[in-house]
Amino acid sequence: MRFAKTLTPIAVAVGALLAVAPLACHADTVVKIGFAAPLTGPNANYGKDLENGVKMALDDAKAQGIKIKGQPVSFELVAEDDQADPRVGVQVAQKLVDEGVSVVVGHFNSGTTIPASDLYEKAGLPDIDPAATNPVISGRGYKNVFMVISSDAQNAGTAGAYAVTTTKAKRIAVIDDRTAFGQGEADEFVKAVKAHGGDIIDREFTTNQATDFKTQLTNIKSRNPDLIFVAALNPQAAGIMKQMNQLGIKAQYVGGGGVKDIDFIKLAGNVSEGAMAWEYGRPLDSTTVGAKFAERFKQKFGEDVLSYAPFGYDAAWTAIKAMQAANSTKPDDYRARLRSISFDGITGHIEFNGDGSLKNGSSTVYQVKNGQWVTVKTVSGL
Ligand code: ABU
Repeated sequence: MRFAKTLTPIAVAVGALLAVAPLACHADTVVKIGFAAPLTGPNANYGKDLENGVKMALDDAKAQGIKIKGQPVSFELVAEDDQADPRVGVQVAQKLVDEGVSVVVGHFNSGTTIPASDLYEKAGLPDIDPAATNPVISGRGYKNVFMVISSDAQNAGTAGAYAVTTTKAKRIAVIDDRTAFGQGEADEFVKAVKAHGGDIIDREFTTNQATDFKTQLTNIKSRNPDLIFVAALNPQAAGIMKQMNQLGIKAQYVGGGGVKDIDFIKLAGNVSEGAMAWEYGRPLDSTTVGAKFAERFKQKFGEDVLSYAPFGYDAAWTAIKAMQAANSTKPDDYRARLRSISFDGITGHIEFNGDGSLKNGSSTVYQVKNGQWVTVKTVSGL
């Protein structure tokens, strides 16, 4: 009674309003979706494209009015810039864990994904990998790591087999950027070439900061190659293409993942004509859902898909669908649903092997013709 006497009429009115507020409006449950990729630096275009794919998935999920435990859910993106640097990758991974996100979609680079996923595994936080492809990622027996993209054992392995059996290259050289990605895919390519009876006449390496590749290319040229496999991302992959031309090297250029996009053509210029590259999955324009995705993406962001946005989209939906199936956003509740996930995404069918790698992945080889990447062949069931 004494307490009530001290309340002003306004305070009483506010109190009454607050008391009925929960009945009057149902605030969405906010679910934090972590994301990490390079958003600055030389790999930023890949990361921003991927982030836009995730944003589109979260906006679509909101538009569908997804409910968990009967409550409407609002998915909030918590994006971190790992700068494509393994040390920063671990720092932002810790930040995402501390922030209490329900899942992480990331990272882009194998070099950041491998150490960051050690941390996610320890924290019991599922990580859906939309882009990083070193086979180690799914090769450690982790319970929280899932790949919606084929690995380089599949992509570069297919490239190696194709170089020997279809291109019928006799003198194959390889150059990689010594990152976890570049070295990993070069290793897988070499393994497959040898397994198919092919010959590696030279193997050179550079770094992911380098701009001058003349020493390595001069060594390769002296061995008279007919095909050069380049295991690096656009800044180096395009530079190598240009300098091959400057040195008069006529060998067939074959890139691995991360090369089949407009940035490579812009960076390499006219000399990109004839270049080939192996990219994960099927061509976006080969299916109705893919073509529709590309159209909606352009409308929403005012630019074309660069490369990995559809994988970001599928990765985010993988997590959302597992949460829906478990009727919970808690990793301990929905992790098992990730293991049994099965749906048709934009990039293809999403289902995981026991180690978290993508079941029945595919890879496509493209070639630059008249200044555009055109599809040569898709290999499925990898
Ligand atoms: N897989 C394409 C490039 C990203 C990475 O694995 O490092």
